[in-house]
Amino acid sequence: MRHIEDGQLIHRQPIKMAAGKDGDDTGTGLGVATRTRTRPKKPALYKVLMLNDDYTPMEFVVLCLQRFFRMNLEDATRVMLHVHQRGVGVCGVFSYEVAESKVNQVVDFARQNQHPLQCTLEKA
Ligand code: TYC
Repeated sequence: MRHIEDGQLIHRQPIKMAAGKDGDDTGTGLGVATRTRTRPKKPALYKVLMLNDDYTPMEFVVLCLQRFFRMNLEDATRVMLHVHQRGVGVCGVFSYEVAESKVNQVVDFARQNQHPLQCTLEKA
């Protein structure tokens, strides 16, 4: 029996193969015989984007960047000014779950303070 180290789960996912290669006689790109991954795929990454608007105070955007993205004042001010001047800017890159949670935290905090600040996510 094969020894499996801690955290090294064997995931029996079929791996996509080029047509005609490695036992793929189906022409579907999915082989019949399957090799297996010994490590899970790295999770996809998502950018959290901040959007400009005409009403949210600059200080509030800086506060959001400090509070939810752990930026210092200098970085938060730089990102806020970039968004103010260019319309959109990247706050950080995260797994889907973390990115979605950051977007919700920013939008909820903005709503609680009656600001229209918008934040969204995009695949990195
Ligand atoms: N444009 C806003 C203002 O002039 C400031 C602002 C910057 C708003 C960044 C949103 O994501 C933003 N008060």
